[in-house]
Amino acid sequence: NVHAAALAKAHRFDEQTSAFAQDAIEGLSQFPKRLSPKYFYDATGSELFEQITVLPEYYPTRTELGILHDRAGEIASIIPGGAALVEFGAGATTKVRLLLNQCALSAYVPVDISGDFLKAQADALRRDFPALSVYPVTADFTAPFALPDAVRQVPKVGFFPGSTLGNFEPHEASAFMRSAREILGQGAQMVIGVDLEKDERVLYDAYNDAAGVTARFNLNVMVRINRELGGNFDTGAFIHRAIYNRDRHRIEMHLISKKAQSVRVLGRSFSFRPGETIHTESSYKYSLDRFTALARGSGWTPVESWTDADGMFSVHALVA
Ligand code: AVJ
Repeated sequence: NVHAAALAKAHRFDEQTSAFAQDAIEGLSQFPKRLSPKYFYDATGSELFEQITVLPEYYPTRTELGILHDRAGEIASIIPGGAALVEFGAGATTKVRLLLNQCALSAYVPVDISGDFLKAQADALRRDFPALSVYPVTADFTAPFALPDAVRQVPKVGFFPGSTLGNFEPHEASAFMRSAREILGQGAQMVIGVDLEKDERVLYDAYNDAAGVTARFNLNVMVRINRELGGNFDTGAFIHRAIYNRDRHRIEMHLISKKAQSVRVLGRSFSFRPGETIHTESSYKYSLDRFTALARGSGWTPVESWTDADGMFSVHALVA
């Protein structure tokens, strides 16, 4: 996208903002319009997501924490002593702390695009686990990155909780699993949290919460475009809607235009018909079989799967 690149240069955008500009302009130029969910997570978006995780309707976080808590001993028993835990897309450290309490890990390598947050979390962990070496890596974990030299010789365990995998299209999910296997190396293990298909009503409510936090989280991507890319979205002129697409096994989040309007972003104009949507997120839901097939197809062997009593969420151990 030459136009966006030239604009990014003219605006002296940093690398991350340039990528955002490019993706936003490209996505808003398509039909249906779309924006990547990875742009939800500015400071406000990350805070709103933390609020989502404790909503009564949003079952994934507390269910996964329950599984990790109840099964920490079993998970620990398949992780070799002295291993380095590599977390893809590290946010809050609540989940990894459950494993650190049970496993004799030598190192923790949180990998995230947001460097500042990463460093603050790393400092807190070093304080609480003085024997643990923490090597934060600032990188987009969906692209290949190098592990720190210090963990080259120790066994590696990947950690990818939260069903973040669900944000990937099926082909991207396979590509990610393959790339993680490449990065972690032969013999590595992986502990991954995957949200499961379930009653449509439960899914609907989890993404259309009564308090409207998910709506604010979704609309915040427009606020971010306004601030970082000089956009003029009127967030009051769009509504949040999440729907379950049963054929494709995914929740879709949309921002729907209440009226005919046009919006300017980086000097370009994008017009909306009444009811026209921007597709902002897909959150894929798996069956245990569809996930293990995906894992097998991308170079991993499933070792064990754990779910909660209601079969809402799953945690899988894999070996490369
Ligand atoms: C962080 C991608 C797992 O899909 O449930 C929460 C993001 N979106 N509510 C999810 C999200 C709306 C979340 N993931």
